Amino acid sequence: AWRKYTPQPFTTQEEFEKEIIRHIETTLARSLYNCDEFATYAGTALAFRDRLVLDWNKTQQNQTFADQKRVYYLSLEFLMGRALDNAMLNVDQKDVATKGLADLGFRVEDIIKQEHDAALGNGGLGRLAACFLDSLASLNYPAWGYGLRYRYGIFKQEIIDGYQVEVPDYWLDFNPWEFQRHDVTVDIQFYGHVDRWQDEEGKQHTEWVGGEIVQAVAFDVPVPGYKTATVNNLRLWGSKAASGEFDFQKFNSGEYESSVADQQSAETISAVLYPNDNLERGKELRLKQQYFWCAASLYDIVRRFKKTKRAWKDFPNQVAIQLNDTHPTLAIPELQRILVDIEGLDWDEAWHIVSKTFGYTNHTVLPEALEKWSVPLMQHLLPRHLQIIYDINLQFLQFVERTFPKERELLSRVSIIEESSPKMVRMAFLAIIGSHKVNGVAELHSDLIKSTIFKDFVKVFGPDKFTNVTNGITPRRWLHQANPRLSALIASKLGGHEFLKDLTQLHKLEEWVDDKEFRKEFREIKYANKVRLAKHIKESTGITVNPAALFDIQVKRIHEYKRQQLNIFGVIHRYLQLKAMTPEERKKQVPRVSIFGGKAAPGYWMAKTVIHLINKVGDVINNDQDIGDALKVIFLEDYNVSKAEIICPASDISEHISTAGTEASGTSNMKFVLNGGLIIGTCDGANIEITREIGQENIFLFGNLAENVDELRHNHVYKQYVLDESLAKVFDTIHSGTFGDASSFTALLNGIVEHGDYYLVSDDFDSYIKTQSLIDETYKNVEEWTTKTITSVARMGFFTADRCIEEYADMIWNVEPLNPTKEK
Ligand code: 26Y
Repeated sequence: AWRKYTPQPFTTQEEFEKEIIRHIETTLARSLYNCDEFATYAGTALAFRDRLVLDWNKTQQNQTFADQKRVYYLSLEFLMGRALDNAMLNVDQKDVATKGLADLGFRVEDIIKQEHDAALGNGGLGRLAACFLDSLASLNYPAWGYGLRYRYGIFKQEIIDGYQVEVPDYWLDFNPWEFQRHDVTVDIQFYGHVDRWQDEEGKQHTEWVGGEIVQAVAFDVPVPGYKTATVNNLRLWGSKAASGEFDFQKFNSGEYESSVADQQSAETISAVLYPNDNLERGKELRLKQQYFWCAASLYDIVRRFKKTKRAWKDFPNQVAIQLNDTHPTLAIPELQRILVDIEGLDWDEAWHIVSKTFGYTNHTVLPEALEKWSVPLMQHLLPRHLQIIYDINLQFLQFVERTFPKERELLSRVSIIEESSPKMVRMAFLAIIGSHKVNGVAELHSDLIKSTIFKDFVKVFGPDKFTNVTNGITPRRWLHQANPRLSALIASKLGGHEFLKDLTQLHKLEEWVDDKEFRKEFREIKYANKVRLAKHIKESTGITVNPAALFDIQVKRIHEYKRQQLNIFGVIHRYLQLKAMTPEERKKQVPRVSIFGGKAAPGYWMAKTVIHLINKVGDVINNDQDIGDALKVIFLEDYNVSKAEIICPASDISEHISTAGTEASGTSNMKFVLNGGLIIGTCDGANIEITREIGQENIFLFGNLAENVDELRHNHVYKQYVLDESLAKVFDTIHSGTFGDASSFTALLNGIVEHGDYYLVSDDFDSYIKTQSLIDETYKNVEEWTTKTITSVARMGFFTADRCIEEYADMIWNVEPLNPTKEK
């Protein structure tokens, strides 16, 4: 009976308009006569949400009935961006919405822009999680994401006088995409102590008692797949004071402030995303976040499993948990604790289940990003977990000792506990020992972890425990949504949009590479996308750039290893060369717009200095009458997912220029090439596989190789080093005060000249600027450039996140898709 009252997908534009208006008037209680863009966004989102929710409910019900193995993706970061455009495209009803909104007097782009980005992540790792959720749903895998519902996502970046200023990102004012589950709460314990006792039968029991309780509340976000009825769930935990913890006594006696203190301290746990990317700080609140989220998620997963009444040994056949880096590693001792202390399994049986359930993905080899927690801190916050970690370590070390009896050194090298003062828990080691598979995110990276940071574990466990899953991106958001015209052009040649679900079909584009009309249209689309970005640049910086210039873009988190400093030194070098030319010579050069964007961690002083330098260089060059359109330098404020959707389709060249061996994969490299841009890059991360796929004639590689990095670093320290001549001139220009007070930049330059140039900027500089000249030469030949870009797009099929998900599903999770049962 219920069925006949549930709404169906819109069939007509009128129906859609009726629904928007209904929501604006009733759900939002707004009059249509003062209906602004925001209210229209809200009405549109709610209209689409109604449809989404029904499929979501059905998907969840279907998954419960099917009762097959599910994937749980645990990530502290989900960088989702906006949801409305994605929701409309997934049900293929953006045209209906566009027409309906036009009829009501609005442009769909303006309405979409009203939505606040869901920015619950820092960078690549968080965006990867979001792309994976999209692919999991699109491929109909029964999968849940688990994360934290931060009240503040990654900060908003403002640039004031050339400096980064951080502004809080309060994004929850109106969020139609989350549903609080008032009935799904979990009490999470902290502090306290461990009791041991014996029951009448002489059985030993261990119990964690006392301490504080904080309540976890579930907020669910629907994750729709592309052209499928599957809508998966992303469950984000919010923290609040546990019921009964609120001190009414105090409240009644007038001590309002202290009575709410507990509540506030509980709510602090999910208050804010830590803004560090690849830089570990060891803060207690961060450890609390990690445990809070792991414990709530595991409780939820175990509760769901227990409803099936299966035996515990079936747990790994029903549950696959993927750890997105080491941030959720506490889930390992937590599951062991649940099984041993609460469910009464014996240690070995429990450990067998635990280690078959988890998989661990590593995203970095940088030592400063590897998580370690101090033993005293863990003892204080999670006393039982520390014991369990020690027990896991003991068993593991005994195994190592039996297997390699003569290697005493090995034991201390692989121990989970680092014998420093204070002692530290090495989370990556715990993650390896507690998982059945460990993967890196690009071939070079996966090889590097096996030969460097995890070398000893390859020896202990054998090489098969370690594998590679090269990253990918969702072509739905990063092509279809961000670049609708290119998506439509491709669809017109490939016979529809099927390629968005099977990206390898792109290879058929190669048949069109010599087609005059196709080439022309392809170029026109790139130009239009550059015009769109130029408009955004004008609005946000006031600077006019010429869309016919070569757009050279580097957008990513600001980090020394990513070498934005190399890029800006190259820009200064170009400026000096242009200055030295006659006006006639200058006119003959390929005009260039160098575009930067990205946030620096608030405490990362060197990264902030790089932002400052870029802005100061821009001030000088952009206002130099001699230079005009020949060179412009732009720093785009507050780079985020929705800005990336405008930026990625507009590049001619993008920069992926990390010191070889430091960037695990990179994923924006894939976004740029898929949108018809070329790359200047080092032999690092996924650049290497991109080269293999698209052909080395279609990428501008430069610089030293990973295998030579150690020796080069050694040379800086132990040998006389003569700075490259061109780079020395760049440094002289900075020192002379051309870009303002030179003392602001001395530490940055000294790091290269005097302190060992750890990121090898000077070693790669000459190769970099020569490659930039080659790019200028190549760009002059429009036909050659067009061929390279089209060919590259055609060969990017491998880099879809769908391929990654199938690899994880086969190699690591052993899960099958579940086709939706959509009744009409
Ligand atoms: C420990 C904590 C401070 C921490 C927080 C965030 C450590 C690392 C991170 C984030 C890391 C990250 O984003 N890594 C990136 O992951 C991408 C997806 O695999 C890769 O493409 C990229 O190369 C890597 O830097």
